[in-house]
Amino acid sequence: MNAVNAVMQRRPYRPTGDLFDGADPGASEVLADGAWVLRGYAAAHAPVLLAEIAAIAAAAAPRHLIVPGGKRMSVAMTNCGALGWVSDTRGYRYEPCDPQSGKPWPAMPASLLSLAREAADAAGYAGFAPDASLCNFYQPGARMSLHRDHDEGDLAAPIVSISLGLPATFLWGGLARADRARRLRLVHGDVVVWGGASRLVHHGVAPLAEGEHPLSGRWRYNLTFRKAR
Ligand code: MD3
Ligand code: FE
Repeated sequence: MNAVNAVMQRRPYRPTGDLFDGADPGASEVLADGAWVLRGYAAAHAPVLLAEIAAIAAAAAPRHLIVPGGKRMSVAMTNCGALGWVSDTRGYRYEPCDPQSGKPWPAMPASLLSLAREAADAAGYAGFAPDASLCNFYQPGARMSLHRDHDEGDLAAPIVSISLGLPATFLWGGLARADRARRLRLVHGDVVVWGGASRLVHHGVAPLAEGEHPLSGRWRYNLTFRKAR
């Protein structure tokens, strides 16, 4: 049994309110049917993860994608893995190559893949085999409006997200876009696993507050692991 399973067996469920402050590293919470937050799960791996993120950014520069409506996203994005999520005026899709360079996206580092697999496993999604990782780069003021991730070919697989650097307020709505969003604080090292009944919920990120993180400076990084095909 790994450490996270042990934590979850000792403390399998904690009732959730409308606000979580991330002050309880090592705890796990059920957010909703199929959704888990593993507080601080990635924190011990942060130096390795940050080095991997820097290498990914060096191979495929983070860029502000244009959404089909024509606006430029405030979050800069890049990808690693066999497939990468891209957006332009023609729409959203997964591509095997970086349209900016024409080269394949950088491979998914083994350290990232194993962490994502282990987190999925801990949340009850055994055998998660992501083929895509979207890497989001936030600076103060950057935000992500409410959306659903439904461009993936395998919606039975969960999405695993790892947050590093500056904290963010995650907006977590319902299955209907009009459902009132709850607010969830995501801090450095938090990992969230979204699957099952929560796989298609609307979600977003409030504008990032000004701040300085000891390991990342003025950046927040969020990596999401997906089964795109
Ligand atoms: C809930 N990223 O890249 S991660 C995204 O913090 C995205 O950068 C946010 O939403 C970020 O698409 C949120 C948490 C997350 C990721 C995927 C989900 C929550 C999700 C898929 C379904 C439901
Ligand atoms: Fe999303």
